[in-house]
Amino acid sequence: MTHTEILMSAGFGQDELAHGSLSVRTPVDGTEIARLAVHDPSDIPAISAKSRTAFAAWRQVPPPRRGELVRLLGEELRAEKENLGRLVTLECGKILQEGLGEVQEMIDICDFAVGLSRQLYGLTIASERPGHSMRETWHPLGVCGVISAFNFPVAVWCWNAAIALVCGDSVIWKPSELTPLTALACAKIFQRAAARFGDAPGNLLQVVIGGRECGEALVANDNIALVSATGSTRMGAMVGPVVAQRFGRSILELGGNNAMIVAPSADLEMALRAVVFSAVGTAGQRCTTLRRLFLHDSIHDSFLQRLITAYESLPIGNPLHDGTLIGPLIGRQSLNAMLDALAQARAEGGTVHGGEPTLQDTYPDASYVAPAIVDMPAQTAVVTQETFAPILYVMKYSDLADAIAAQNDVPQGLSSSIFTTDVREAETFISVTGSDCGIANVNIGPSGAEIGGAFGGEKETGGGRESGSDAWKGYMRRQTNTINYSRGLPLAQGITFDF
Ligand code: UN1
Repeated sequence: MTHTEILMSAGFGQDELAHGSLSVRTPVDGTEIARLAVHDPSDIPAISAKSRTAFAAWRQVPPPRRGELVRLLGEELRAEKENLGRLVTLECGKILQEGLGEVQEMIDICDFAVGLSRQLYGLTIASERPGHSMRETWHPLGVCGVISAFNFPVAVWCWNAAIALVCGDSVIWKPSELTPLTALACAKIFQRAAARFGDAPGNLLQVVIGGRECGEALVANDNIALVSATGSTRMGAMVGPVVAQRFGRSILELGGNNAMIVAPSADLEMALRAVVFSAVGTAGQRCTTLRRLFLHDSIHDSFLQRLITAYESLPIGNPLHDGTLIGPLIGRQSLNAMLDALAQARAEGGTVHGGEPTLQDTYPDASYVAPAIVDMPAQTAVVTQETFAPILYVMKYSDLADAIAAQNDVPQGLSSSIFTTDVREAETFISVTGSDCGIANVNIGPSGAEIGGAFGGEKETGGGRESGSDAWKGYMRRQTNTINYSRGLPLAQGITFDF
């Protein structure tokens, strides 16, 4: 399919994509695929006011009925899986299998949210006073602002939106300015679901197309009760304090520097496959990408050699083509950051395998690169930084406690894993003295988390949790209710206050 055919099949008309100051380029070959009109930061107050009006109506709709809208969204996504998945690939460069997987992740979270719409449970709590009962009630929170990154341009929005919608919140979505088309395509899909639903308030979902200033205006806007932001630690460090200053709520999902430990008892065939997928999938541009590998010294040399051989056979190329496993980086900046990190790694004693730019003749305006393995003598400065590119630093360990300490000795805390068949090692890794990350896996890699669990991490990763488990509580406000059904007025703590 041509780029134009992909855009048309995702529901765009030629006219929509022809005017405006934002030039959208595909990382596949660097060509311009659209020009879009952008919002101005001064538009944000009106947008957020409309969202508040939508919220005022939506919060009164019974949650299971709100779930029906999300069920319809899931249905529409099922019908559009191919078209949207291909657009994801065109706009962010991940291979088609992963583009389709991302839409599947949206469908999965819709299903989860539909079930959740009948399970927004509170507690009943024992009161210390006679004739009293206590309970906890969860109410809709308000306007939810979603700031999403280029690498998961649709799934992360949907994790937030599907949950926010069943929780009774309205949504304003500011996608990355690198991936506005997938956001606009999702808005069209959402509108179809809303039309079938019938009486959903208008402006329940609004998309803001624009740069950083629009994001800043959104974050600072008092009408926005919750800001859920995914992106770099640098971005989160700006968002967090601004939201906190106005006593808003934020959910931050920021950088990761994810590790795997391969122990002597590991199933090495499985470990090898897991390392390759986790390290080079999405061309190393997932928050959960494997970036640090700790190999036990008894298997280090042979495993490293097998890994280098496996890397040499990986097909790099156009992500829309069957058989490609590694697509392009999002742009030149990412490629330069990767080359800089590799130069620093060499200076810090590393031996680099791979990592050369490639396919420049076929795609001179794109940024394809061979994934890199770097044999490091120790966890030096460059290894502790997140470089959003396919670089895997490999290090040796002899004692598990030291490997766990090294894995935790970075500022980020998103995802982690161990390959071992020794139950003591496995349990230690996920115990209180084990991994300090939000996600800690045994015998699977750190990436590709399912939607059913809470997703997010500690330290510089920002502490937020999205997606499954009880992450929905972040999208609602908790109210404690004490009800006196007696004829007396006993005070708590046994206080007497007679007059
Ligand atoms: C991200 O990179 O921001 O766990 C999200 C994973 C995906 C989500 C990644 N389910 O790799």
